[in-house]
Amino acid sequence: AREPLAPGAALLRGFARRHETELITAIEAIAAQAPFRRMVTPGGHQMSVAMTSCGSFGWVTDRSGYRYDALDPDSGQPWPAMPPRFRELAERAAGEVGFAGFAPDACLINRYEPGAKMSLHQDRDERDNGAPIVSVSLGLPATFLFGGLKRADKTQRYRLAHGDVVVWGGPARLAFHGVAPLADGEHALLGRQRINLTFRRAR
Ligand code: MD5
Ligand code: FE
Repeated sequence: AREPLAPGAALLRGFARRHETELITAIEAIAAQAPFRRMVTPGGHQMSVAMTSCGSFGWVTDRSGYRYDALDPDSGQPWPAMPPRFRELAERAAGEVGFAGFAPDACLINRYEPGAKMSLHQDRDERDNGAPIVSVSLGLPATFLFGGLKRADKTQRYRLAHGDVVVWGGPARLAFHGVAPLADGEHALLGRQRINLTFRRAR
């Protein structure tokens, strides 16, 4: 079922559920090559969310800024390849919502442990904001905050659970958004964590 959240944004509840074991196995293989790490923002704060990436580009932050980089700064090596089945899932989800031909070249993988959060922000580091961002949630449920085009706009809250996919495009692409501190719990497959994949067209 497809639930519209806002113009350009739709929630596909459980869309990734039947791929859960394949997704988790692939994430473990990616993290073995490019481990999750808590990066530092340009302001000098260490993020509570641990991140890694796969695909041609990975999203990174350090004291010098945010950027997409073809190399993992921790290893100096290219990021692990994006599994074709990941790309297909993202392309299929985007297509369901009217974004045919989505071809992501970056997949940022966020790991939230209890208490980890993501403050309100916009995703503005991608070259073409005409492409959507496809988000896949796994593990513990989270409260997602969805705002407007201005930081001060009121936010709506959505619960994102294991297997949920959200396509953020059109006018929602540049909306402010964040994730509330993760509540503790135990997920049958992932234990005490939430993992979120975001598929992006970086370049
Ligand atoms: C997460 N990640 O749950 C979220 C899912 C990030 C991030 O925010 O930057 O890694 S992606 C949600 C998203 C992307 C683009 C636009 C909008 C939401 N939006 O308009 O709300 O870890
Ligand atoms: Fe974001």
